Formats: sequence, C-alpha cells, structure tokens
Amino acid sequence: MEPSTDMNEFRYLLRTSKNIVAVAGAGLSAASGIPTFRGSGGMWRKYNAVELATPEGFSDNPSLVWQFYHYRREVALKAAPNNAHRALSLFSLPSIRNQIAPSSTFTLVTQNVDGLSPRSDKEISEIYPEALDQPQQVQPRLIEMHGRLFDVLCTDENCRHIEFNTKSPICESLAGTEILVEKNTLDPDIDIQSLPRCSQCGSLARPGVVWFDEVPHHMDVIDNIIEQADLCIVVGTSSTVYPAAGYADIVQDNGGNVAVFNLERSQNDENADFLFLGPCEETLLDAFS
Ligand code: BV8
Ligand code: ZN
Repeated sequence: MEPSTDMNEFRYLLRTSKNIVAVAGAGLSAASGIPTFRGSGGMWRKYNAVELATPEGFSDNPSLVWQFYHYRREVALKAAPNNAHRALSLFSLPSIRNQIAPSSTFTLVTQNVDGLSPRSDKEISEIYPEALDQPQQVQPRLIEMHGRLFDVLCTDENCRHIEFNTKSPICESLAGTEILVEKNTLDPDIDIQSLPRCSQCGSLARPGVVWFDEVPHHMDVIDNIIEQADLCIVVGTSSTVYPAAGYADIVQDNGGNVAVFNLERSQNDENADFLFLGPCEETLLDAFS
C-alpha cells in the first residue's frame, strides 16, 4: 500500500501519539546552506565523504580530512537554523507540544553534526521561556548521535581531552583552504605538526564526530526511545547510514507509525505510513501548524 499524503490525517496522528521521535539527516540543514552528503550539491565534489569520515581516512591523510572538516566548520559558522529546525524546536517545547499532542514525549535524534538544531532549540527557548515551565519529559529533547563538528578531540588514548571550539580558522595552516574546495584545486599537504593540536597535551587533535565504524553516541538512550515510540518522523535523510536508517522499521514493527519528510524518494520510504515530498523547511512547518 502506498504511503498516505493526507496532511490532516498526519496531524491527527501527531495529536494522538504518545511517544514521538524524529530522526533527521543532512536535508534538515540543506536550506541553511549546509551541503548534504549524497545530494547533487555534493558535500565535497572532489572526494567521497564516506571515505573521509573514517578513522583510516584520518590516519592516512590527516591534512586532507582536516581540510574537509575545516571547510564544513566554516560553512556551519556562517549558517543559521532554518524553518525546519525551528518547527522541530517549537514542537519540542513542553507547553507547545502539550497543545498539539497532550502529555506526549518528543525527542529529535539528529545525524547532523552542524550544531544547527541545538542553536535553534536555544533561540526558540529564549523566545518562549515560559514554554519551558511545564514539567520536562524524562528523556532529552535532542540527541546529536554522530557528535558535533565543533568538538575537538585529542587522539592520544591517555588524554582524550575534548573541547568545544568554534575558532575560525581552527588553526593558521587551514586558513583559506576552504576556498580551494570550491575551486576544485589540489589541496595543500599540510604538515601534521601544523594541524590542530590538543590544548592539554599537544598531541594531534581530530574532529569530535562519530566516523564510520565508530559507535554513535547515546545508543542506549536512543534504543530505549525508539522502543517506546509510536510515531517516527524521518526528516531529510537518505536513510542509508545505520543504525539511524533502521529506526523507522523498528517503530513500525512495534506497531507504530512512520512519516517520511524528504525532497525526493529515499530508501524504504515506500513502507512508510505517510510520505510528504517537498522541502522540509516548508512541509514540517505545515505539519506542525
Ligand atoms: C556503527 C558524522 C557499530 C561524520 C556520519 C553494511 C550494511 C549496513 C551497515 C553498515 C554496513 N557496513 C558498515 C555499516 C555501518 C555503517 C553504515 O551504515 N554504513 C553505510 C554507508 C552502509 N555505520 C556506521 O559505521 C555507524 N557506526 O554502525 O557502529 C555499532 C552500532 C550500534 C551499536 C554498536 C555498534 C556510524 C555511522 C556514523 C558515520 N558518521 N556523520 C560527519 O558528518 O562527517 S554519517 C553522515 O551520513 C552524516 O551524519 C549524515 O547525516 C549521515 C547520513 O546521511 P544523510 O544525513 O541521510 O545525508 P544524505 O546526503 O545521504 O541525504 C540527504 C537527504 O536529504 C536526501 O535524501 C535528500 O533528498 C534530502 N534533502 C535534501 N534537501 C532537503 C531534503 N529533504 C527535505 N528537505 C530538503 N530541503
Ligand atoms: Zn591531549
């Protein structure tokens, strides 16, 4: 059976579901100017992001991987949350959610590392401080399961110092390399000593994100939320990266409903109960209004 496109039917589900989880991917931030991984925009036209976002990729060529992440840091620093981030942030405010879906819980599990969802949550909570007065749900409103672009992590196993660092550029040697990306020129080979170093022990630092073959953060909390969920909203993801890509199936196998919000068709969306094709910065706003 094809997924429903009936927005009123979905809004009814939004009002009657008890434990709602949203699973987001790069498409949530596309309208903010953050390139997606696999879309036509091409995260980094020259290289395959999947090869760079790995421990092997980093140990083979830390200069190249740091240029990849420096480029994304600089793009994210210039970006701002869009209406899709804001729609999810608003819905996560207890009093706002209780008006739409009384005594429900809501968690956004994002694969994104750009920091736009926490920034949106902060902005929205400052606009509606009273909306936080209501009793808070037990589980977190937001989980960044793949880590954070601006976390800088020490590579020394005996140190493992981590700090939130939004310095632009993060170090002199990377300054200006983000411009080379657009020009498709050969990337400079930066000496490892000139790459970002740990502020505690001086060892080589790495981006504090979860690479392929590394274990995502908060897996136990996420697994529990997914087990409890009776509605899973899948937003702006190609649903090709696990374990996130498998969450909708678990909710559906447990008798819950799945709604996919995407610009185009994505993996397994034919099994969804609802499918809303279009820019999520419009469709999500429409759904929650
Ligand atoms: C793990 C952080 C073990 C770094 C990222 C074989 C089969 C199955 C699985 C595997 C396998 N081999 C290996 C695996 C596991 C592997 C995996 O899934 N590989 C894939 C490639 C097959 N997964 C892992 O290694 C994970 N770890 O499994 O550990 C474990 C697990 C549990 C418990 C114990 C042990 C770790 C994966 C994390 C990798 N790190 N990011 C960084 O960002 O640099 S993944 C990276 O891809 C990003 O996080 C990104 O978010 C994510 C997924 O991509 P999408 O977000 O979906 O982005 P994409 O570009 O693909 O799609 C964008 C979508 O948006 C499109 O559909 C587009 O149409 C849509 N869109 C665009 N604009 C809009 C829009 N939609 C709406 N509105 C718009 N305006
Ligand atoms: Zn260190």
